Amino acid sequence: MKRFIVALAVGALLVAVAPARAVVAVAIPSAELLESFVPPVAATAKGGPFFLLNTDLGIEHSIVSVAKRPENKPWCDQFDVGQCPLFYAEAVVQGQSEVLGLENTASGRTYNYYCGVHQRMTGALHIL
Ligand SMILES: [Cu+2]
Repeated sequence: MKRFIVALAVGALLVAVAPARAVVAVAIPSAELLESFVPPVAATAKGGPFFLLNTDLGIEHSIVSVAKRPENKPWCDQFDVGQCPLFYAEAVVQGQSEVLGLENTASGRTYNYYCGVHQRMTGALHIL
C-alpha cells in the first residue's frame, strides 16, 4: 500500500511538471500595428509542439523560419529553390496552425521567424 502511494505521488508530480503545450499567439488589434508575435520569444522542446494561434480578426498570418533547409518538405514547393524554411506553419485566419519541421532544430539554439504574409512581423523560438 505504501509503495502504491509513493508511485501515485511520483505520477502526480510528473503530471504537475509536464510542460504545457507551447503556443505562440498572434493578437494584434489593428492591421497598422502588425509588428510582432506574442510572446516575442517562445520556447519549446526539439520537435515541438509549437502552434501559431491566430486570434487576429480576419487577417491571415503564418510562420516562416529565417533558417533554410534542404528541399524535401511538403511546404518547400511554394518557396524559391534554396529558400525552403527549416520550419513552417501555413497561413491561418482565426484558428491554429501547427509549426512543422521542428524535428530538424537543435537544442539550445534560438531561431528567428517571420510572418509569410506580413514579413515585418517577427518572432523567435528557443529550442530547449
Ligand atoms: Cu502576419
